[in-house]
Amino acid sequence: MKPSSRIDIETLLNHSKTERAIADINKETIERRAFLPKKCKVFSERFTVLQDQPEYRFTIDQEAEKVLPGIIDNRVQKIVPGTQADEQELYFKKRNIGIVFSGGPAPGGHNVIAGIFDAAKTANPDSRIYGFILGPEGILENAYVEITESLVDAYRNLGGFTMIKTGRTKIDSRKKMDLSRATCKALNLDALMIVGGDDSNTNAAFLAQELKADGIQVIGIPKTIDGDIQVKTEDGEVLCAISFGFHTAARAFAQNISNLCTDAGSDIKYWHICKVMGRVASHLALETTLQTHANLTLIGEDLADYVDQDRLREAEKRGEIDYTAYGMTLRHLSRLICDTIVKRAACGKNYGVMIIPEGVLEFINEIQIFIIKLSTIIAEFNEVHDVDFHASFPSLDARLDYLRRLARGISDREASPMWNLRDDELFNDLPSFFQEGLLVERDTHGNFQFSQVKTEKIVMDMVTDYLDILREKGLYKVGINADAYRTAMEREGLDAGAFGGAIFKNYGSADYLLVKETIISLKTLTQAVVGAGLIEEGQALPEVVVDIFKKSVPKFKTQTHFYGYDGRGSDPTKFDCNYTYNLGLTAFSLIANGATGQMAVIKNLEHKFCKWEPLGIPISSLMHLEERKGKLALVIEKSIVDVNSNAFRVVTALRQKWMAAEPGEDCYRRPGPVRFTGISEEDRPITLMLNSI
Ligand code: FBP
Repeated sequence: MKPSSRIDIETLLNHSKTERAIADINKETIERRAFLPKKCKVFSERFTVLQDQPEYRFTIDQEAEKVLPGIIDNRVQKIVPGTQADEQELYFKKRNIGIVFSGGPAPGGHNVIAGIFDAAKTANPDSRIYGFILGPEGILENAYVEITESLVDAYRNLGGFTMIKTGRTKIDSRKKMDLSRATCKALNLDALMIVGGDDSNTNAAFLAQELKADGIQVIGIPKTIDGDIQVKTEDGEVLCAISFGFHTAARAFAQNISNLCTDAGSDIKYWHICKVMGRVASHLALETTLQTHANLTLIGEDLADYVDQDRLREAEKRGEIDYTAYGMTLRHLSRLICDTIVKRAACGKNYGVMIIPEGVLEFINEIQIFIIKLSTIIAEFNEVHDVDFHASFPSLDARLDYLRRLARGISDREASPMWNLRDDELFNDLPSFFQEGLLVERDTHGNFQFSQVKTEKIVMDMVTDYLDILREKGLYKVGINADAYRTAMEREGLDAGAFGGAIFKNYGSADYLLVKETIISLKTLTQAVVGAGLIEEGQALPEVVVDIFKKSVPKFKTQTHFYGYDGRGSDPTKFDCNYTYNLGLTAFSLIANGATGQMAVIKNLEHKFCKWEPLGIPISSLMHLEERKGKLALVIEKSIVDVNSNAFRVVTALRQKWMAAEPGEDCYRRPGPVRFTGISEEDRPITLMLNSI
């Protein structure tokens, strides 16, 4: 195009087609905002009340009884239609409600706000809803925004926590409790809703206890893509099958991973190593593998249960018990991964897709011990000294030096039974990027930040090293398609049978031919062919034979991917849109009926929508003592993958099939994109559906 015929930029930008095409708000967003989530039947009633459900029982922790006396007697409460006129007054009263997001974003958070906003304004249009800005920090600093209809409408069914942002501040000191009380009073709050994970709901319970005397109610909402807030009664009845955001994140990861499966199977040259979020529990990895049928998926909880039977048997022969055979080591894990890679390569598939959960190292004995020890050392240091460990030792060298001094017990003050010379020696054997990762700053709750560690690099470096050894031993080879081999040889007028017998260990008996283990170079190949009398000493190998040999020598090429923040920021699935809106409605019913210290949940998520049942669950009954920052603390117990669950058993039963280490097609599944309309098998998490069978 001649420059003179070009449309000028102003006209181009103002052109209606340009404006439509690049507008900030597109049709998808407009449709999403207009989508009306379904409401559980009880929420169509004019008002609701709470009904105690004493049949749902929990084992109560003694420490919780001691420190949470004001909320420890709470019962599970079902939201039921209200009928009595005298109950109406409380329900329809004008209230001020504060809401805060806490921890990592999870798709659906805006609908929790939409749910509480709609319910509160319907009950009393004079009620006011405030959103604290940047998470719990906003409560401490009294930084808030009043939530209005137009604000809610702008974010309905949209992902992220962008409306009021989030943060990881913990309200864990007297001063912070007092500041929180002051903010609640300044805003004249009747209730505070905390949308968060296990640690934030723990916080909600302590705040509920603290603010009870002030008449301020505190309600928790189970949020986290990790899916590790699940609630079962002591009889095993599921009251909350999953936290919100899990379904969307898993679907978003699955779509990307499925695309990689398609690419891997087309280009057949890469192993795609996909790390997926989930700080500790492997729920997201489990769901993603069910959705995609990736060739290999590690499930942390499975590795923790691992018993090396071979090692046990060998020790038994010596009349000993090998305790190191229980649990997985990094070395052994890398061997298991190599096994899959080698088996697939043997049938011509030197490519594949592997899913590694972010928190897998938590389940590797040797690493878990380091994590616990180092967390304790850092917490002790921070408590004893005025300055923070990471500020005092800003470089890795300085941190290692401190550990070395601890191990040697240079001064009494620093001597710690936590770190001995053996620990120091083992730690120094680790690559420096991994040492750095293990020494990373803990989060505000004292949790190890797995997202900051290059887990996949640690595992894959060991895998690559071991594959090199296997390659040298002639045990890692790419299988050659027998028909292709014969065609190529015949085209060159060579005797496929004679050469086949000399070169391959399984010629004539397999669809994919494996070069003999002794042939690991052109030199050893020549020796084998000369030895079989197919060429003379000093004569060059036929070119086609060289080509075939080269094809059998595997290159191990990887591409690594991290799926986490992207899925956390995805727009919610229809499941999460409906789930979170109803959580907001449930929270309002709990507030409007005077509850405090309860977590809003929806029972029967694993079933059809018509069976969903809104409940309030006493947070105090979910708590137990756990090691945090080197000390025992009362927290909500995380739910990890149950290796006896249906979902896990299905994955185990189909592992070999999905590994597809045999000639023929892979079994990849295409879950498709995150949707909020239409019907599909992915209407709810597959894990939930399987576990409900
Ligand atoms: P929450 O438990 O707060 O919901 O966060 C979960 C998570 O997304 C984990 O999967 C991940 O390990 C972590 O947050 C990442 O934290 P950060 O956002 O601080 O990097």
